[in-house]
Amino acid sequence: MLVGCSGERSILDPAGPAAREVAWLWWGMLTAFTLVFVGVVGLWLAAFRRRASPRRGEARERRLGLGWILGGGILLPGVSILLLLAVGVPAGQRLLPLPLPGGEAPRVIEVIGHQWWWEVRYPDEAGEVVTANRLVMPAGEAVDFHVTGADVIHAFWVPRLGGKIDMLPGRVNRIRLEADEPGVFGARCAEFCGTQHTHMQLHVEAVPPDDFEAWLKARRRPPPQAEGHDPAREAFDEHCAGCHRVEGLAEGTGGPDLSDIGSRATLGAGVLAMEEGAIARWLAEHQTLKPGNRMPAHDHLDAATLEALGAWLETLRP
Ligand code: HEC
Ligand SMILES: [Cu+2]
Repeated sequence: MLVGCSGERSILDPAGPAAREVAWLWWGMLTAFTLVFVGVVGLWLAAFRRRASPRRGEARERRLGLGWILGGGILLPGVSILLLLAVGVPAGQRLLPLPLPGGEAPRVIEVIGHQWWWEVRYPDEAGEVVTANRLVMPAGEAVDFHVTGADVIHAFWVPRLGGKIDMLPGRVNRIRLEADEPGVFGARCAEFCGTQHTHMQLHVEAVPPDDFEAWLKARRRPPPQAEGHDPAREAFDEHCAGCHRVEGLAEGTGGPDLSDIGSRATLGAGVLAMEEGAIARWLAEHQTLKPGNRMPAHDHLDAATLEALGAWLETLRP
């Protein structure tokens, strides 16, 4: 159980204001419930040892019993629930994207859940930036996340930054999160969404605001194209461009945007760590690594083509 106390997905190791509220609420509940539990067990043990006192009449015994039922069965839960509401409702309120005191609106990042990957969009006057399975956000400032589902219900949850929120097809839900410091946080889909729900993880990177702006600016340009990858680009055009977007080259929809795939930390929403050769491995084995995922197997392509594709995709970075 102690494993839950730390790690990149621990709610007990909050890294932002919203998550701190949730963690405090949790500790408060743990303390109160432990007291109630110890008290109830104590009374239960005491009940074994207690004998009916001959001096008390039967009517008095009955009244005493009724007192315990009313007190322990109605009063105690009633007071506990009221206390929980008094603390929990304001904590939930603080996760809402209400207007900030200064009147300025926080940055908006859109997150869309797909079976079984994440689309992340940065609407911006200077040009929209799109990425997948990776969320880059500025540290030290509030960000409003607008989330929705593309197919079924998913849920967006970055445990170290705050509570989770459902991603419903046809509806946009909002949550405000903030990371105190730059860091890497784990996030995952928190609503069972099909067989590969487990493999629907999101890599969250909070970076200093200047680095964030620089990243956005670099991402607005098509990724620089390395020399000597023409055969791979042709194969991509033929077999992959219908589903995948690469800024400046392909406009496919239905799969993750690959414009910055070479700079990502993971592949397949957390199935593989990004390292040399990982993309080629994904292309050859993705239906074994993540059975049933929505990318068709490319068994008709020979190993050399898959390797060339992988080598080229690895060069795609801002
Ligand atoms: C029918 C649509 C489709 C086609 C065609 C397709 N893909 Fe995909 N691809 C997907 C989907 C959907 C995913 C997400 C799978 C998942 O993680 O659940 C994906 C995932 C990927 C990933 C991992 C992306 C990430 O963010 O981790 C890579 C790399 C990739 N595809 C490359 C290719 C290449 C190269 C081709 C051509 C040989 C190709 N795909 C053809 C739909 C497609
Ligand atoms: Cu999901």
